Amino acid sequence: MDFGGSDVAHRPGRVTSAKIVIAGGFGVGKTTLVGSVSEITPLTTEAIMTSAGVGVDDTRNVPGKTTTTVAMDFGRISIDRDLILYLFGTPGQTRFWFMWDELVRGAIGAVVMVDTRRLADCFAAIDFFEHRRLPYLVAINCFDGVQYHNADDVREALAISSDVPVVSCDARTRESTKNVLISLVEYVLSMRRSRATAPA
Ligand SMILES: Nc1nc2c(ncn2[C@@H]2O[C@H](COP(=O)(O)OP(=O)(O)OP(=O)(O)O)[C@@H](O)[C@H]2O)c(=O)[nH]1
Ligand SMILES: [Mg+2]
Repeated sequence: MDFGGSDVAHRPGRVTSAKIVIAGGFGVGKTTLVGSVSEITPLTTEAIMTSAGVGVDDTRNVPGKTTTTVAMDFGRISIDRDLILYLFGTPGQTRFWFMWDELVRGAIGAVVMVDTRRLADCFAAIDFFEHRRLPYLVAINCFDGVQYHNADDVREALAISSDVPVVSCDARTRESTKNVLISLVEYVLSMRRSRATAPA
């Protein structure tokens, strides 16, 4: 694979590494995704949610959730023999978003996870990546295997360009989340190719 660009210099026969950000609203499954796909024990920064968060952290759709990410998740996956992805999961709660600028530095692209029952929770993440012109895709996390809305409806509701891939996944399953990451890498490559061939 040829990424070009300064952030992921790839030479034939050499291993290329690239940084991917996993973002989205509170409790959408970011830490779960990094944990399911990582081939190393993921670094997590989970803190127990206390009664202080009642009324601030909406856990209605994730009743089993007892912890929240306060800094980042970190994991690694080898997509093939010469491509390693380093995954950086963001904290979902808005009060920790001051860290996002640091977390996205050097990333080639981002996954914005959405729970279609709480679609608005991902608006800020989409705005963030569009503002920074960082390629992203939308991954619908199908809680309990149910996809409440199809990809076209989600695309329309989010008012995102038809180029941006919208895929569905189960954040708990390695194969599923690996496919999301492959889709993102392919999208980043296609964006770079079209930019390289676009008339000046
Ligand atoms: N049923 C089901 N539960 C899930 C799925 N993905 C995540 N969960 C559960 O949903 C809860 C939230 O998952 P997390 O991975 O902590 O979400 P997060 O986006 O990292 O949350 P914050 O870091 O607090 O924003 C956890 O209790 C998970 O076990 C899924 O695909 N299906
Ligand atoms: Mg988390």
